[in-house]
Amino acid sequence: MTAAAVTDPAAATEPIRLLDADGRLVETDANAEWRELAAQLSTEDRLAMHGEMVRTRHFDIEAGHLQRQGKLGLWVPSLGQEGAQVGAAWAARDQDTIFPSYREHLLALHRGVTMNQIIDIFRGARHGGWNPLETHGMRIYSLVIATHALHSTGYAMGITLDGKAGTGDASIDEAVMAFYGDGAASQGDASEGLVFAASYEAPIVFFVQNNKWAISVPSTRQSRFPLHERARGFGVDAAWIDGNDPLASFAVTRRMLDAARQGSPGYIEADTYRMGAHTTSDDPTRYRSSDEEESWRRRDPIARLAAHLRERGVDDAALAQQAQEAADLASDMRRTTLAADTAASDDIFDFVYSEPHPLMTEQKRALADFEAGFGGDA
Ligand SMILES: Cc1ncc(C[n+]2csc(CCOP(=O)(O)OP(=O)(O)O)c2C)c(N)n1
Repeated sequence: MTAAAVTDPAAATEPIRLLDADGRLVETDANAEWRELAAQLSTEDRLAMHGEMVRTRHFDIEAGHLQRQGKLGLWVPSLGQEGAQVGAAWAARDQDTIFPSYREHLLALHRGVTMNQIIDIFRGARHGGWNPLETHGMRIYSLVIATHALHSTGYAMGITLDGKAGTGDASIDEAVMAFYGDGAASQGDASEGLVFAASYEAPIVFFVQNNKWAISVPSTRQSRFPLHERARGFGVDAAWIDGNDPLASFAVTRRMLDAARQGSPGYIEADTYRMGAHTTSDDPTRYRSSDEEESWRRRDPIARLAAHLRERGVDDAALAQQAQEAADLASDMRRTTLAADTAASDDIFDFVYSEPHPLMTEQKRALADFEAGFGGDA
């Protein structure tokens, strides 16, 4: 499969789309129900969504710089995927729980995770673990791909067992979203999650960002058949959306989540593109063409929503102000990162159990003895 085939426009059908690449409304009979759902979003909401995308983009670029300057071990950019993420973030209700992979920065920030909490993972400064009460249901990043397809499904099954879903009231019924990529979809865990979600009618939506590449492997090689079609084979309702269209992402995710909270799990394949490298350890010029990258740059979700906002009467000053605020926040993140301490190497033992535990006390002492063996320089 050549790289060019990934962007082959000769797809059999189109994904659900409400905004075209130029930010113009797409009005067809087929998307009428999605347009109706998206109409819930006021111009102010759409402007706020744009602001979150711009904030995430600035944060992302600054984090990449920090990695290049040796301050982070690794950085995982989300450039190009902000449109899929912002729609999903706004579609989720406050009571919902989100299980991310490792590039769901917009979702994390939307839920109140701080930039520095995300940075600390990639700085190796914390041993992991976010308190979901503090992070409003946003779970910690998972770097082992698709493992959280199982964690999230199990959590969703637990919601049903606890009677916290299926009452018919979407304002209180809980649901779960799991985010993973086209490559992770090949993992057994992803399939097992689908089997259990379908069998137990778990309140979960699997949100798959098909960004066309699993490191250097094109999604067309790992999935000879569209991923959303695969989900249907498991008995899970599925939709295919233009993932660079925030309005389509919002409308479809909102409906799928509300169906999930009544016991009908869902699967969304968001057609998007990883505009940057896989991580800062990757050189995408080794496996994909600049023509392909350029064709997706023209579909940048931020430019698309900005054009739509201008059509709705938002002036350039408002957009420029968002960019300035985002740049300031990214600069603050940079300053606090450069000034930050590193957590004590033994704090991992404090977060295993909520109460003191003799085994943890023993392991903590063993680590202290080991480090003392270096003469205090460890
Ligand atoms: C279980 C497991 N196998 C392999 C890897 C190495 N790995 C990290 S990211 C990645 C590709 C993931 O691609 P995809 O799921 O499409 O997500 P993307 O990175 O494109 O967002 C692989 C193979 C891993 N982290 N975990």
